[in-house]
Amino acid sequence: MKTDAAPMPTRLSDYVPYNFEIAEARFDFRLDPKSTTVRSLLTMKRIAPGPLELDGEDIKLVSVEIDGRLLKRSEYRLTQTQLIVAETPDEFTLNIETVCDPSANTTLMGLYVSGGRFFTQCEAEGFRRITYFPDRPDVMSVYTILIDADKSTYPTLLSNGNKIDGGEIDGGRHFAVWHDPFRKPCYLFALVAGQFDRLDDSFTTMSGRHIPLEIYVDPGDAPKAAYAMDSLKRSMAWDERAFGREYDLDIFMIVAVRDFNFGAMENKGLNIFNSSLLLADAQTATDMNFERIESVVAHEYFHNWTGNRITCRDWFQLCLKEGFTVFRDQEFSADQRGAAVQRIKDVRALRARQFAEDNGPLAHPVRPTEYVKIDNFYTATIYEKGAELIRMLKAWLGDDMFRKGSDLYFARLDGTAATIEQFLDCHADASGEDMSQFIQWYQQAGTPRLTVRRHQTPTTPVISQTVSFYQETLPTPGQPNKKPMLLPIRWQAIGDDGPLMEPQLTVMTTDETTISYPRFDVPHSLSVLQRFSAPVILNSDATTEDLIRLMGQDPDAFNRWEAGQTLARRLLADFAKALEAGRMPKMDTALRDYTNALAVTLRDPQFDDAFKALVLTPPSAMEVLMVAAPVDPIAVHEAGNWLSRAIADTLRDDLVATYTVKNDDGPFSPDAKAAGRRALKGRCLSLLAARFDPLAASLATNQLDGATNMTDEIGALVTLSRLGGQRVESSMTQFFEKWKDQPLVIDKWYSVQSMRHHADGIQAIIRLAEMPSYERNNPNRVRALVGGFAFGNTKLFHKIDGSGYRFFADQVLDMDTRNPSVAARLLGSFEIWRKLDPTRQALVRAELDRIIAAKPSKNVLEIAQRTRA
Ligand code: LYS
Repeated sequence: MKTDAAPMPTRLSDYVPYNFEIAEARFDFRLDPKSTTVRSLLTMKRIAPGPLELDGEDIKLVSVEIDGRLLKRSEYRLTQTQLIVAETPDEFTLNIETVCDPSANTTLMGLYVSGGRFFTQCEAEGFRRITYFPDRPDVMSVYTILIDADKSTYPTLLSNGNKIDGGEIDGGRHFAVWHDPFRKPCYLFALVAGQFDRLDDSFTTMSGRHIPLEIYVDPGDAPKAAYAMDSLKRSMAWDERAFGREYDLDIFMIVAVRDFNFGAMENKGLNIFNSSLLLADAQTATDMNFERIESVVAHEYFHNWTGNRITCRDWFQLCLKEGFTVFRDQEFSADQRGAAVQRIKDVRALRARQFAEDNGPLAHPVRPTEYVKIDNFYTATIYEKGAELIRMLKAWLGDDMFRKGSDLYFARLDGTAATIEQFLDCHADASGEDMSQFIQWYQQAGTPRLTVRRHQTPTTPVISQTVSFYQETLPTPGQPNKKPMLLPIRWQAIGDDGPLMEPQLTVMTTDETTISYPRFDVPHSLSVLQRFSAPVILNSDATTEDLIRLMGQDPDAFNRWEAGQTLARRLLADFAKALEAGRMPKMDTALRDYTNALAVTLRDPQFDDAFKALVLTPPSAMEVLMVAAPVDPIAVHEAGNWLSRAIADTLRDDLVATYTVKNDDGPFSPDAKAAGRRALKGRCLSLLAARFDPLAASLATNQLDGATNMTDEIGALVTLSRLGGQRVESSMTQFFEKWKDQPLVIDKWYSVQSMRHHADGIQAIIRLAEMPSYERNNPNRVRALVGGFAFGNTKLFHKIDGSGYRFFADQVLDMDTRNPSVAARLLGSFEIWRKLDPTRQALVRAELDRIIAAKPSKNVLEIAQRTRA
């Protein structure tokens, strides 16, 4: 697409190394909310000819000195984004003084103020908002940071590494000096200053080093950091065990902040977390919050090796650190909470977010080849699909070879800024395998479709039979022709009494392959892609009978769950099509067999509660949208209600009985077992609500009144809001009053409100956005209301009069004036527009055009144009 406004992309093929080395970097910060002065002292050494180019944005340059000599204005050039010095010696010291205004920084990139404290966020390109510097990950230096600030307002002064000095200075100020002995790029720099409470603990590493652990939180919040601390210690131990990685600095710190663009950030030795991913207790956090905290604490900690010790040569290699680190955190969670349940949750999320992305206008390879704003590429593809690639690598090479390759990677590339090729070379060298096909996974966008065909057994007696696999990847933007991928396919034949053979691993490398296996004289079905061994869309020829057999007999828990999901997806797509055409869904035998099979699972004591809860959860609307497109999204939503109702009608007595047993709470524990029990109980309640069971309202009311933890409390509130009726408004108000001093709980209130099908439609949502408690600058609050609305309120967001889309576009544009990266991320929810019916497609297209015409930020423009194309 060509418009005059199309911003210039950065291309992987244009990569050139930086022409200077900066061995040492010293930065002095004189903190003041309105006018902070930053002085840098950089040891520069030329390694290639050319001018000295430094990045800078929204900062005021005071002076530039080379070897102590102040440069005249004619000796350097200043653009909107760069400071350029044409002539420099080959070796020199560079001194720069700049001033910035952290209190006015609503982008939350660079140095900013939140709740009267100073924080930084530099990944990907925030450091240039602090001072002029080569803001790219391949320029690595040893940092020393001096922070000078008013002592009473900012008693705590933190930066990366170890504290080497500190003390009082005149005028009620004090200072601290931090030194980080490990070379790092500037995106890993962090600074924090303010008043905090601290939670202390420690960890002894495998070589016996004693590491103090400190978590800094708002005054009064320290007890809420206990779970994060516990997760941190478990992560540190796990990384030693699973990957042989030991912590390296003398101290490890985490800080919580309420205003934050993302989840968390792995700054060396000083992680900074969105408070929603750090603070939890029974009363204010749900089980899902606890689970996320555990995984994100692990993720950021694991980055110390995969990200910090070995970083990325350029931002195209982002998946090198993120894909690998997500894989590591998923493996950690699987270890802590159970492999099957973890795998199911990860695949659900992958399908809802990454498959949607990979099959829409924003599809891009795990390693993209160009971008306008790198902030727009912190995507499900780079993170979640990136993790799937590592998992496939491990499945293909085997556990031991994979570990050997990882060990080699850590040994060979430590201290460098690396590429995907270098990573794969380590695995090639360790295993002797050729990576030339596997690397396609990093270069080719789109989700491969894998078709499975079993061949009829001929009438003449045979000793073997065959199955064929076919793969195909559909074109994606900019990539019309696709090559075959390397697919590790784990499969097994299953009969009515269980498996008939050992699980097989077929490594498919061509468009199609046919495999023979022994002939069995009993009916059997094929369980294909066990543990979801490759991130593909499976198109199997399994009949309802096959799927029911797998639901009952597959030894692979993931595929047992998956068989039910496949059946449910088929039913939901049929239901949605019927409803769209104005017909009642058919309640046929497939549905009856499916609900009966669910009942068998629910009653079977060999399965744990968390697994049962997942089996009782039908596929997300996004999955149905993908198979039934183009389709009316409200019909998809209604189809979900029909299916839940049908399940609840069949299982009604089991649901009531299970609810009653599981409701018997002991003292609260956030562990996986207790969380699984609450999840199953919640699932039973919401299924009962789906059939408007007379019991549902009273169970929910009692649960709300008697709740001793947030999982039960919010679960009851959501159930009541689905049931509707008088009780809802008063419950919502009471909840707000009860929690109005707890911003993280009020965020939940906003998201429940944002997803309600309010009788007066969009007006109710507009009123929420006008409440004084709606903090338009705070990403968590905006995501709760606007994100919750776009992703979770099918009826109002997709209302056929276009009012939902219009409100949403208005909110994106409004947020864009303050915080472009959060605005652009929200806009991602339009990525599914081509899957909608033609009327709605036209409505969304009009909103995209309106956004583009409004001359938004580069971030929003890039997403709008790519989505629109
Ligand atoms: N690297 C961070 C993480 O742990 C996210 C930073 C996002 C920057 N745009 O995933």
